[in-house]
Amino acid sequence: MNINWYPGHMAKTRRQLEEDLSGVDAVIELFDARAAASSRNPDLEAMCGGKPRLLVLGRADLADPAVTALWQKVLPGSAAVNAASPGASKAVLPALRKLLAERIRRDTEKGQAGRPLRVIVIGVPNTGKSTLINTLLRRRAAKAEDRPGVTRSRGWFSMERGFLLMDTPGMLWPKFEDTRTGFHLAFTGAIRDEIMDTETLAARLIDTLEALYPGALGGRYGTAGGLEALAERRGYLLPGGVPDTGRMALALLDDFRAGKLGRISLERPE
Ligand SMILES: Nc1nc2c(ncn2[C@@H]2O[C@H](COP(=O)(O)OP(=O)(O)OP(=O)(O)O)[C@@H](O)[C@H]2O)c(=O)[nH]1
Ligand SMILES: [Mg+2]
Repeated sequence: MNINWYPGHMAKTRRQLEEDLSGVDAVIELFDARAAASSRNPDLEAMCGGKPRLLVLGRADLADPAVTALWQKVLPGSAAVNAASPGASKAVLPALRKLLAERIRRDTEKGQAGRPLRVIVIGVPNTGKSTLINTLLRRRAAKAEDRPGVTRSRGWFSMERGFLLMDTPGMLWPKFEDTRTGFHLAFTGAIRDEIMDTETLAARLIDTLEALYPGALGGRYGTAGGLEALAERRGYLLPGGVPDTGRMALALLDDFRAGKLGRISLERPE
């Protein structure tokens, strides 16, 4: 995939993140349960150093529950959530307290019980970082929208119960290990559609679904096959009766992202 998908502002985002990471007590790394390998920035591991880190598989409501369970097995202590639902707090807050138990104990010893605990939320674009923060705060404090690149600069949010949360812009890394990573990031909405040809993307999604969840396309559209067949079946036709594959490609990507093709996970632990 020879595309320029690493936006110019990412280098700045990275520098800022490095600086911010040094000043926090813990890290929440949020990634997408449907692509739980590809949606993790490989640079973050080293950047987080030894900071206590909670791994959170977001969009678990859209992922295949059996596959999410496999991921949680290889990532002990991780949480799987729908970041937009209040249930996310119930999974994340106790896990955070557990992660910070040692820190809380030391603060208490030093007579600093109740000192705010600084937690940074990091991850690739559009994984639900701002949404998770809003759920934890129980108010719409951080701007969240259904496209990558919404949060442009980092910011602190004060939460009752002793936490300070930092929202950060999504961070990508300069080179994919393989094209699969790029496609899966695009399917799940972490990189902007405009940087790739939509029909190429949708055609690849069709191949991926046919291999992993045969029946998913048929279940939604009443037929399998390529973009043309799907467009015909849906009645997406251009003048002269030509299948409107461009419109179908957009509809397919939207349907996948909204979970309308079923609960689907593109990646399993190796
Ligand atoms: N179904 C579902 N939707 C989610 C979940 N988490 C986030 N979303 C939706 O995903 C979209 C992106 O959420 P944001 O919170 O803006 O994502 P972000 O990580 O802050 O994105 P950037 O700031 O662009 O990096 C929003 O439309 C959310 O409602 C989830 O767990 N399940
Ligand atoms: Mg955001």
